[in-house]
Amino acid sequence: MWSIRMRASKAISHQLSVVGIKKLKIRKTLDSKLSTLNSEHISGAEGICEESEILKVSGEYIKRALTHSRGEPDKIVITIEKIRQKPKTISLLPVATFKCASPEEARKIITQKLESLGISKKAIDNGFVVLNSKKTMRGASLILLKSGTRVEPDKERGVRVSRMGIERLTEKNLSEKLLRARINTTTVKEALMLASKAASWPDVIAEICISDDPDYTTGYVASKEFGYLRIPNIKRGEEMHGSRVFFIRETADIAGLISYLERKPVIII
Ligand code: WAQ
Ligand code: MG
Repeated sequence: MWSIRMRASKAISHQLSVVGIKKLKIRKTLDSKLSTLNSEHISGAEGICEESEILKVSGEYIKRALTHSRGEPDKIVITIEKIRQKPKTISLLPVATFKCASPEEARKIITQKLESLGISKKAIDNGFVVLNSKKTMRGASLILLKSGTRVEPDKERGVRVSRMGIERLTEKNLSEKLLRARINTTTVKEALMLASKAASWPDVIAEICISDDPDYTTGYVASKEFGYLRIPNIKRGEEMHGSRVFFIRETADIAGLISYLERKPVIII
C-alpha cells in the first residue's frame, strides 16, 4: 500500500512590494522567504492506493491541482510514500442531507446539533470564527469542546487528515448508494472518508466543514453520534473562505490525536 498526497499553492509574495530594496541578493533571499510564508493554498488531496494505481491516482491529483476553481497554482507537491504500518479498518459514517436555504440557517442547524453533543456555545462560536476567516488553512483547527481553546500547534497550517483508503467493494457500494442520491462525486466521497476517519478517534466529538472552493456551497457537520449531515447553502457562492474544525474532548491527548489523523493508515471496509 502507498500513501499519495498532493498540495498545490500559489505564491503571493510578488504582490507585497519590497520597495526600496535594490540589492538583488537581499531581495532574492527575502522573496524566497516571503514565498513560503505567503503562499496561498489552492488545493490538496490524500489517499491510499496499490502500487499499480500510483500513476493513475497521481495523474488525477495533478489534473485536479491544475484545473482548480481557487485559481492557478505555481507549485504542486506530490508525495508518494510506502506504508509499512498495518492499516486500521473502520466503517463509513451514515450520510443524510438537510434542507437548508442560507448560511444563517446552516449556523442554526449546526449549533443545535453540536449543543446536543455537549459542545459549548463558546467553542461553537470560536469554530465559526475559524470557518469564516478570510485566511484559508491547509488543514483543520482543533477546538476544545468546553473552553473553546484552539489547540492545533500550527495555526496557519492546521492538522491535515491523511492516509485514508477504501476497499474496492466498499467503494463500489458507496458509489451506487451516492448515485441513487445523485451525489456520487469525488468531493463527497473524499469528504465522507475524511470525516469517517476523524470520527473514529474517541476524542473527536464532532466536525464542521465548509469547502474553500468558491463554487462549492454544501458543507457538513459530522459526528459518530449522528453521522455525516450534509448542509446545502452553508456558504454563498463566490466566497473563497472555508475550513474544517474538529471539536475534541477537553482532556484529549493532542499529540496522540494528531499522530492518528496525520499518520495512521486507515482503510474503510
Ligand atoms: N485534513 C484536514 N483539513 C483539511 C483537509 C485534510 N485532509 N483537506 C482540506 N481541509 C480543510 C482546509 O482548511 C480546507 O480549506 C477546507 O478543509 C476545505 O477543503 O457532502 O471540498 O477540500 O457535498 O475545499 C464537503 C462536501 C467538501 C460536502 C469539502 O473541502 C458534501 C471540501 P476542501
Ligand atoms: Mg478546496
